Amino acid sequence: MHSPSRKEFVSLTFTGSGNYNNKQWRRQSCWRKWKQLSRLQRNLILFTVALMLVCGIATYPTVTEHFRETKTLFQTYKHVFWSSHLDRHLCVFNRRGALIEADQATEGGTAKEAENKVAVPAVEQGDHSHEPEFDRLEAVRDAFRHAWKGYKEFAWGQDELRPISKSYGEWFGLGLTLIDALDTMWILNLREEFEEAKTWVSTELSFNKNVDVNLFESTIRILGGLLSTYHLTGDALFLDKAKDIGTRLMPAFNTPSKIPYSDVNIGKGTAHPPRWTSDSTVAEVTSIQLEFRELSRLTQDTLDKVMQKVHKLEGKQDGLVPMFINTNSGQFTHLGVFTLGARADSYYEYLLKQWIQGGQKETELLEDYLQALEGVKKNLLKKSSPNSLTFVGELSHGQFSPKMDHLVCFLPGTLALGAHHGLPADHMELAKQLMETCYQMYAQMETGLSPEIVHFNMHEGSIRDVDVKLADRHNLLRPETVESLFYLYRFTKDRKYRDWGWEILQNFNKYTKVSTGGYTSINNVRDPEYPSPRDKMESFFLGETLKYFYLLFSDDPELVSLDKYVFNTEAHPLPIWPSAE
Ligand code: DMJ
Repeated sequence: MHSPSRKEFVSLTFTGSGNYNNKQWRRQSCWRKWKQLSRLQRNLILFTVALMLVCGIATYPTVTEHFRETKTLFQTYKHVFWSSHLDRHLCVFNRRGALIEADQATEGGTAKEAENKVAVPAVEQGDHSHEPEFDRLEAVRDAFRHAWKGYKEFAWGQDELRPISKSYGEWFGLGLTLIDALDTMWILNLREEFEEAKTWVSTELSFNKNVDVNLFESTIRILGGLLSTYHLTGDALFLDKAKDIGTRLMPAFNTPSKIPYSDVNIGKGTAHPPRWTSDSTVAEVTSIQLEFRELSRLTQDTLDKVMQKVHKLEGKQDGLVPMFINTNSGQFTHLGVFTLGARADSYYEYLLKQWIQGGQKETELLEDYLQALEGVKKNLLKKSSPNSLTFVGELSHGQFSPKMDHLVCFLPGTLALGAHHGLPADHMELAKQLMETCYQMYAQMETGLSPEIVHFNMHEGSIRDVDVKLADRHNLLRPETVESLFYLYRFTKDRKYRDWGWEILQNFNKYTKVSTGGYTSINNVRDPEYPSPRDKMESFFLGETLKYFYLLFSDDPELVSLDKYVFNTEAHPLPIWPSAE
């Protein structure tokens, strides 16, 4: 590779005395030569010149466009010249041509992004520029800026961006995406964007609203997001807001059984189960503890009671829990159905993470986690055909189903985290096998993006490992696989995990990026020609997916150290309590 500052020249030397005479002589000599040509030769030359002119005019816009792009690129990466490095940057740049709703007129946005890129703090620039990870980290920041651009322009202060219709969707009316993204901006060192968002939190965000919110979702996204931002920044604004929302959510625990209701009106201070049932899902009631325990010791008692109750409940199978629990009786309902996917997933995740958060003292949590893993191995773990991928299926009244939600892909990361904190080494082996499977759920799809649910083939002689039902072909920009890649890379340093993540990021850019700003979930990961945008950017894309991409590509193990922090299920890092506590 040439050094960036080096320029190459071709040296031309003219001889002769005086420019004028020289030119005159050349003009006369050319005319003489022209006259000496035959008519056929002259016609041929004229025809060729005319043809070149026509071609030149026809390709003029493409050439100028290419020149304009290249120029912007050169301005952006002034330190990068010639060399294959340049080709890589060109590729990143040109992929924007393959956007959904490709609209070259918005390239002005790209130029702005390029400007911002120069503003990245020195620590991320300079002498790291030759490393592939530098490009990848920059690509994640680019992706975040692009998502943020859409949110800012069309959905500022609202819950979720609808990037295709350039509008927004409301769920709780609490600026969900903005709050979910706060600590991501801090970690990605996007200070300008962070400050704008902080101003909104301090001047616009009010929880004094007559609105029903879901206890679980608002805990993991809002309470978790505010608490982690407080811990990362030390700014009391975020702690005050966290206390406010935490207090307003507490009425959910006023139930006969102390198992919380699913919904709370944060303005009125009333809580209730969903309209159609008095059941809450097990994941919901057991995956709010990290946040509330962190918020206050008083709430810890209330929250720990839920875990203690669930610890003793009848209806488990080898440590696996049913998906629903009744808020009146405090008992499991819909017995006999077991999954590590939707409605149960983060119960298992929080057993381990609460044990880590509390300094590895709460042995009941660890026991339940270890027992559940044995239950997974005994009842849910199988191999696919033809490639023997290890997967986690489901059990319904004794009947095994080879169905696996993408949500289950949190498990390799959680297993690896447990092994890092001293649990048996075979947890790490299982983590690696499941990681490969989750990657294959992406790699075996035509877009390179995973569907929401897959079914594995188990019959010998199957042609491929994974089948996808028509209704399951969507991708919601979910984080679980990227999350697990991050843990696996942190603990093993095996570069393949980064390369898999890089592939996935490129495919998000190719199939879900909306040129006018934002990313969209899609309906069909099997159709690269028309993945069919759903017109929604989930808040967890900014809160989780992009954050985990960044941490995966970062070489700094102290950037959210896994010995000091534990991530909640929405990727918000909360401190591990000092051992004295
Ligand atoms: C997020 O809200 C959380 O990760 C939750 O635990 C599961 N669902 C989404 C992401 O897929």
